[in-house]
Amino acid sequence: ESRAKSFDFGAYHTLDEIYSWMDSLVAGHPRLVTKVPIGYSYEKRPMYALKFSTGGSKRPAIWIDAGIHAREWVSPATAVWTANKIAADYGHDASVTSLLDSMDIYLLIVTNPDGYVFTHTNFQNRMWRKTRSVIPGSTCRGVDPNRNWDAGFGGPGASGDPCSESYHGPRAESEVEVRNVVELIKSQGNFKSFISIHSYSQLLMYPYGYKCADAADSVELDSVAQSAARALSSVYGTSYRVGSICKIIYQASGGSIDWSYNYGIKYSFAFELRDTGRYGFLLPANQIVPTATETWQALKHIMEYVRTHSF
Ligand code: PAY
Ligand code: ZN
Repeated sequence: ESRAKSFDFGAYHTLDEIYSWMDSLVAGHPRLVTKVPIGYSYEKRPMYALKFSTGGSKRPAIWIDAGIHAREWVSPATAVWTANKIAADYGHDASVTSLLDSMDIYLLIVTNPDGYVFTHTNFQNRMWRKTRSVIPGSTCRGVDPNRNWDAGFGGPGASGDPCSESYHGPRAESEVEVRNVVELIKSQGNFKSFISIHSYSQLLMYPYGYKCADAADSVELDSVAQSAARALSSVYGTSYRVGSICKIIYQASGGSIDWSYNYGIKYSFAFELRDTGRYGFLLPANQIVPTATETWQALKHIMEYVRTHSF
């Protein structure tokens, strides 16, 4: 309780601080929020998804992950703020309340804990992106965890060089962090939406990344994303571009939302949060709360749409 009160949402935090804060959130909302252990990272750090649920068993659910890339600090910071917002709004905000009366939300704040910790060790490591796994036969470490999913694995927009920032890894799901998420998604079995939060570039994207051909649902996904981006912009005027990963950023294979979409989770989206490059990954902390506040409008729009189209 005292920890929850003193936690600064407008600051970047270490993994330990985020994990203690998660405990205080659960303690403050024991009937709504639980911590679901989903496994351990390569360096044996525990990974926890926050589960927001008002009951039932394996209800239709929304997945949100943040921090898959270590240096994208505003992503886990936004996820922390979002977790707090969901808990605070349940029972007060009509949209969150009706969502959680029929669906669950799973939120993984730090998908790449080893990388995140590494970026906090010293300033030379601040721009680390990948996992920290040791690659046999290479002096370079780490796999790009957003090239490691089993969707177009090893195709264009991923590298086979272990020293590359976009190294896809020795095989699909070689990274335990990716495997942990895949196993949770498969065992829960009822996800209707999968949302990955990155930074930076101000984009709201949908599949595909591994190919530029349209996804079967691209017209619907585009209209949901356009409306979500308008909701986001309505807060501070921040402008987002919307489109498929391949068409609006670059071809990238082995990405998470291509995997979730091909797995059957239609409402698969990826955010690239602020900014457009002035500060890039080093977004000043005073932009965390504004970023989270505007992003929340987009997330709520997507979640409401999913709720009204999933039953
Ligand atoms: O978000 O899945 C996505 C699209 C592809 C991202 C990727 O994995 O390469 C885009 C980059 C990211 O967030 O990792 C964009 C940033 C600015 C980068 O590192 O280039
Ligand atoms: Zn990223």
